[in-house]
Amino acid sequence: AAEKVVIPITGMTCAACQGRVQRTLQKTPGVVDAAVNLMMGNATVSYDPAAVTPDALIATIQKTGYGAELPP
Ligand code: 9UX
Repeated sequence: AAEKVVIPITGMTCAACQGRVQRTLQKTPGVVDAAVNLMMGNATVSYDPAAVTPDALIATIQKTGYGAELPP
């Protein structure tokens, strides 16, 4: 079954940032659905836990050029 995680993202300042992060997550293998919210500064991602992990999603966001970290 898919799991859902909300990942806080820093450094997104315009709609193009949001679109860039959202498309990157959506094309990541194991991601079922991804919605990036510019105003909230986060991404809500549904994913297959057998295929991808929250840590891998965070690494992908960081590689795209933004800050991402799960809350403690
Ligand atoms: Mo908008 Mo984001 O001009 O990296 S694309 S600030």
